[in-house]
Amino acid sequence: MIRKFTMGAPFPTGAVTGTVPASGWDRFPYIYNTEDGKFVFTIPLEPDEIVYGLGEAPRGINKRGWTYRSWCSDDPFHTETKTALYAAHNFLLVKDRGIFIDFPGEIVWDIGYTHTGEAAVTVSGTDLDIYTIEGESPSSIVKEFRRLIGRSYIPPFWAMGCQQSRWSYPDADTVREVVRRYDEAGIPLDCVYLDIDYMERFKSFTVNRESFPDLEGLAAELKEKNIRLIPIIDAAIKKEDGYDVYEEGKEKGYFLKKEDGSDFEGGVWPGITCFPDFLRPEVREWFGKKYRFLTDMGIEGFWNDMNEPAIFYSEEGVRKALEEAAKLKDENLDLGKFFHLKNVFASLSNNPDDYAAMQHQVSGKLVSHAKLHNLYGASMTRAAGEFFEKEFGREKILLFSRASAIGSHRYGGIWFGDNMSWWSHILLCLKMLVNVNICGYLYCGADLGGFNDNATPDLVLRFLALGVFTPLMRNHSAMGTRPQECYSFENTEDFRDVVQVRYRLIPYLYETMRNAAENDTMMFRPLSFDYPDDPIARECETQLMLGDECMIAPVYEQNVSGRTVYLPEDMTFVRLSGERVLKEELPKGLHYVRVALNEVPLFLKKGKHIPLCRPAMRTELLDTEDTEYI
Ligand code: MIG
Repeated sequence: MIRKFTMGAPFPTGAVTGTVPASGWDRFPYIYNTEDGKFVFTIPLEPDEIVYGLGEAPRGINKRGWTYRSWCSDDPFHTETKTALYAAHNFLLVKDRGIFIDFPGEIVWDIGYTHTGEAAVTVSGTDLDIYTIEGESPSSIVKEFRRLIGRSYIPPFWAMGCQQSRWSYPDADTVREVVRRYDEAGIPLDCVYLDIDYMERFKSFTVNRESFPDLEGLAAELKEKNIRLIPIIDAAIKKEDGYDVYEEGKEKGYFLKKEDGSDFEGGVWPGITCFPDFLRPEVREWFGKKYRFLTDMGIEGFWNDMNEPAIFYSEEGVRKALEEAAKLKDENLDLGKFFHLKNVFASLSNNPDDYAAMQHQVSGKLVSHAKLHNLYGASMTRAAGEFFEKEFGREKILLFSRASAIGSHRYGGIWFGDNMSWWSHILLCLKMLVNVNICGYLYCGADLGGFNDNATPDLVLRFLALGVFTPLMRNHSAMGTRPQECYSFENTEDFRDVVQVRYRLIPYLYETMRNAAENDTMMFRPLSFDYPDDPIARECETQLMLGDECMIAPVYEQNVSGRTVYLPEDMTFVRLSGERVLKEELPKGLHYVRVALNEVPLFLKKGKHIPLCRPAMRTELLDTEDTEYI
């Protein structure tokens, strides 16, 4: 049962594809008010109530006991103290009801933080649509919600392969070397990524012809080997005379403005840049077509970055900061002044004043970006996704994005941004899988091995053993960190064993993801969805149900030879490693299971079987018909 409540004149976000007639506010199930131009409502929480949702966000599967913020944020420190990551997924599931707030600006979700017994939601405006969905079970509510927002994006089959990335592989020979070393180590691989350095001075839709003199040739040469090259696209466009994308955008008035009507300029990788107004259909169409520059070269996949949008600084911000500094020039700095000054400079990036200054054009009127912020990255994904679908048809082009908002799940996947090579981030990824599935994102994953900081071989292996199950299985790391490609460590056979398991599972995983898209269901579920009356399963934050057959429980700590796992029913414990399959029947209850570094643990429900094919070096080389059931 879906109800829609409309207040004021909501901005058409495009999140919802279905139509629902509006209900009167007398039927709204919560107490609400609209003071100070905000819409605030409270949801009573029973003591043992679990709250799901909010998609890509910090902390647990159960969102209770913290405050979250819908505000797409470029923040590479995914610690427990954070309130927001790169996405704004405004769906909450409490008790027998789902609540979706279709609103493009900031929302604060105090989920039992201020008052344990209540969730207080503050929407930063009063023009909004709220949908409430009542149902018998969490799964049925999610299904109805997903039907409302439309079918999830599915990538081409080869995007299920193992993918290798690094910021950056600087030139064509390094890319060839990555493929060669994977092949030599016998580790399967399908994609190699190009980070910002393939571009000419970080300009989207250009190629640095010194380091990649023949990108089309390289793409073709790799395609011969069934390897795809996946370049990054950054949202902001360098301000530079003679750069066609900039000149066209400027001439057509397609960039975000300032209140005085001039183009807003901000500093990002290329230096001073302008920001396409992706919220306008004509700008999306224009920008989408720009990808042709690369698809014409044989490129079949992209990752969209910096689209929160991330802004390192604006000249206005720097000017103000320098003024602050000048004021203190001849003064003795006391501690207060010192920290003030430090803060002035530290807060230059992604500054609210800049977001407020940027103006979108909505039906000929200027509207501050601050009010529409959360649609920016999602609209960039939509620009690309709509073009790909029109030009190549569905499921032909791989596309995923850093920033997102519900609605963009129809056009592309997401990755979870700049995590760390930290053990705790294995679990952070696991927890997010559930909540992003609820919000429509199926093709997703974290930077395996961790993006920032130095990785160790055991961390990368344990991370991969979770990544074996995530639709996007990509190893990616930051500049300056220890190399973490699967061939970088002494024990390459262990890496081969783990990655081969992925290839054996691909037919099953692709099918499971596709079913989830077609039936509006979740690929990964919390145990509580399947075993609502089991008190231990209900609270489990370190294991997930996968499809209708499996449970997964990765090892997530260093220097341990296994982990404790809870079986909500009798299951078969399966250890997969290369072509080896070891099985053990385990009764319902708590167990300590041992898992070697080269093994992938999996639990099969009673009477359920899944197909495994023979491993191959590429997805194209898999014989998906030749499967054995375990
Ligand atoms: O400011 O392109 O999340 O995956 O390697 C950093 C360089 C910009 C952030 C992305 C990361 C990518 C990096 N980018």
